[in-house]
Amino acid sequence: PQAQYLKDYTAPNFSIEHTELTFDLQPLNTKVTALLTLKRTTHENSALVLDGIDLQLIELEVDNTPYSNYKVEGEHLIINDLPHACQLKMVTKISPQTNTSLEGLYLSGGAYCTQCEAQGFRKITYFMDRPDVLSTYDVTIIADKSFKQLLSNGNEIDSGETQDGRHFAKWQDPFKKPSYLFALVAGDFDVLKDTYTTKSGREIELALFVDKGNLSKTPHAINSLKKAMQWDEERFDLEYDLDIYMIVAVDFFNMGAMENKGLNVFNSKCVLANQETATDKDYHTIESIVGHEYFHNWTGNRVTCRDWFQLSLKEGLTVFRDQEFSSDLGSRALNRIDAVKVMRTHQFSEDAGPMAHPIRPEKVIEMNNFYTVTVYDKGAEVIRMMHTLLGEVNFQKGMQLYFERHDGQAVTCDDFVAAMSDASAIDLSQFKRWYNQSGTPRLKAIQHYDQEKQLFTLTVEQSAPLNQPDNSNLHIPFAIELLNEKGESTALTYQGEQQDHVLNVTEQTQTFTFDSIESRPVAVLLEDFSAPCILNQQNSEHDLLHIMRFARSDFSRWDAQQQLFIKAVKEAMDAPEQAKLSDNVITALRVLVEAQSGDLALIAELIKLPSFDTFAAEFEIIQVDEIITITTRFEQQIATQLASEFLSCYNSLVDDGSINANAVAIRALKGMCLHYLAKTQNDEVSSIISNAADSSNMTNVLAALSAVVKASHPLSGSLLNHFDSQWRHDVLVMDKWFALQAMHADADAIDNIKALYEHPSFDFSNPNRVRALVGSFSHFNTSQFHREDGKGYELLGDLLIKLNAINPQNASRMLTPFMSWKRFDETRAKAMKAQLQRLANLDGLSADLYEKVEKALN
Ligand code: BAL
Ligand code: ZN
Repeated sequence: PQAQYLKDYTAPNFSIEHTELTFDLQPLNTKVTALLTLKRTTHENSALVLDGIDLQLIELEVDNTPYSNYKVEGEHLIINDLPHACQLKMVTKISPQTNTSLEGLYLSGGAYCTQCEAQGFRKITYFMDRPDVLSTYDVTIIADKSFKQLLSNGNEIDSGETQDGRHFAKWQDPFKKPSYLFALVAGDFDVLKDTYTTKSGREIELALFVDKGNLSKTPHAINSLKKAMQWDEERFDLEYDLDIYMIVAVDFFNMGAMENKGLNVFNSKCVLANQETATDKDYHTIESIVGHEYFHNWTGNRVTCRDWFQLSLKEGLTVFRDQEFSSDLGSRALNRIDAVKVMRTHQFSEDAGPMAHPIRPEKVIEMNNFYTVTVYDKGAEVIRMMHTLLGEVNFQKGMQLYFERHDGQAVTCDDFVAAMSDASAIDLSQFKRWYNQSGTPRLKAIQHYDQEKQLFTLTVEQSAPLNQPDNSNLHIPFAIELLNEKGESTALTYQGEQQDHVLNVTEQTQTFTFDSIESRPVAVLLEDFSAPCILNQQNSEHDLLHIMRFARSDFSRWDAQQQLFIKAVKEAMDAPEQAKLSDNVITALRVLVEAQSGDLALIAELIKLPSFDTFAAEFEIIQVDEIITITTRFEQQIATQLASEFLSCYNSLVDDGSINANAVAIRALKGMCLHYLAKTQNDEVSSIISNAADSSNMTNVLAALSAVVKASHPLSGSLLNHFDSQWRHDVLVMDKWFALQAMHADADAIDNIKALYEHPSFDFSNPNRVRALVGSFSHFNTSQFHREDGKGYELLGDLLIKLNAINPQNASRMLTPFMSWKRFDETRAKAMKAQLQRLANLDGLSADLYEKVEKALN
């Protein structure tokens, strides 16, 4: 496979002014007729080079005349000597039914569906399949009448019967778009219809298409859509543009969802929810993804990317927008906690491994490999830092200017930063280095307090990640709060002047001084995770407990709790078998459980131990056994010492079963109580667990099941069996069951998973099933996946070989745990490497896997 480089970008030599597509849908033999209105954009007589994969070319005409001056070379159709302007007609054949890659046009679960981002359109017809070629589209779909709905982008302008007893629909999208935003769906769905009136008074038709029988699971998604439409008007002054907005939910989908213009296609798990089948977390995810795809209509569709290296232009910005949407509608602190968990575990680990790349990568072999936590989540952090530096008002001015300048264009990240900088008159030239650097910057903070002069100084040192160009100091917004002994926030002043709580760190070492500080302050640093950096701070237990109690930012309270546990784990490393939390920590947790005041969902987070990955991130060589031993002992200690508090907390909180924020928070805290209670086995607890598992609310059911599985509680076998018999008819619910099964830490976990491959609900060609079972195993069943005998790795290696042939994109995502093999001890590293080598030697290794395997091994 060939690498592409950002530096090699050249503008297209043709434009495609208009595209007419006709699909004659047949499972193994779909005929695609493409009529392209072409214009040269340069004076040279250069060839037109079109992209195409797995296409059978039947006919080619130029201006209604057969044309033979072309050749097919690998994945390109090269057409010579075309006039300055012409109409190119191509007829190709494709086979949707045998297309298991879920890219291009495929037939799965009884429906035809497309996925074109990033480069799937070339599996449909020959085209300039690049985001800077924007075209209007007319699309005609012809299919058997059993496919009741025939959908594409834009507005439906015609429909009817064909002479041979089939039917057709014709769609027209008035907005120019790149091919990756094209969509087609044909199937027999139930439809939920609704309307939304925009703030300028236009009525938009909303339609949500789902598999038959699923209408009761649609209200949450459609309500989320309406909330997103209103929020984008209020916060960003952006209104929807077409007359209809459609969402289709399908079972077979590689991603969460796709923002095709006017016709979003969603993975059904990101749409379908009711209280019986979906957890509160699912509800939250659905709201956020429905929002995300909707927000793309402006940030992505109206203004798109010039090339795929600029992916973060639309993804980082749209993730930032969906995070703000969730935070404005729900708890800002909890949303921030969730986002930072993703950064500190997945993104920092990607940044420290062989796939490390800047948010704007410079070299790509397979674009599908760059839909990463770096491009998305670190990309969103970069936008968030700009928001911090500019403030909301200037940021919104920047957005307006960005749309004024670039509506209808395909642009670069530089264009976005230029709009932000020009609109605010704030110099972002140093800040722009965030787009070029990979790796996580490290910060060191040195505090000094002079009691006599009442001066507090804070020295911040930044060090660039390895292998970065010289002179690469970043512009880092470093937010702080100083707490006095009573826990009050101290005013930040120097020589009579108020100082901003966001410090501009731009040099390698910088000292900030504050005066009139009456006693040694406790400093809350990198408040709200104001920059995606690793901060080295050696806080005492006392200071961390103080921050946990008093910081004005709930996020920073949680952050101190994380540091507290990390510190405890590190201190226990020499004698893991004796690991014990201090009385002060236990007391702090007791106070939280007993108080039950404030945000209960936050309390649930504050009493939860950080994940294995959070601890792992602290070590150069991950001490698997020690971390598991220590954290297991800590959890057991908390469970035992606070057993009566958990019990009375659980019993005193009343869940009214609704989905309002308070009820969600109550369920979250009760769920954490159950998590600990399951570790203290007695009859009362067993009866509580059985009742919860019997609830009609999936959040409660799953809390009970997850608690018993993680505690290896005797009830787990019978509860899981019951769940299986109750939910076998609903594959999405069964995914929760597969994930629970994968979490069993027993020695027979591997055999159990292999046996589940035969379960009637399991299907290797469905990415949701594979992720639920094997993804959960490799990410969350730490002790069994990282078995020293390598059997956990072998299980994943076997799966990857199988998936390589079925769905390379899914295979490549599932490979991620192997990417950090060098961070494990010799035995484990060797065993993981052996699996990578197995893949490297595989005949027919896909480009997706090749790129990652090659990087991991070199
Ligand atoms: N554009 C791919 C799916 C998403 O990020 O919305
Ligand atoms: Zn997106």
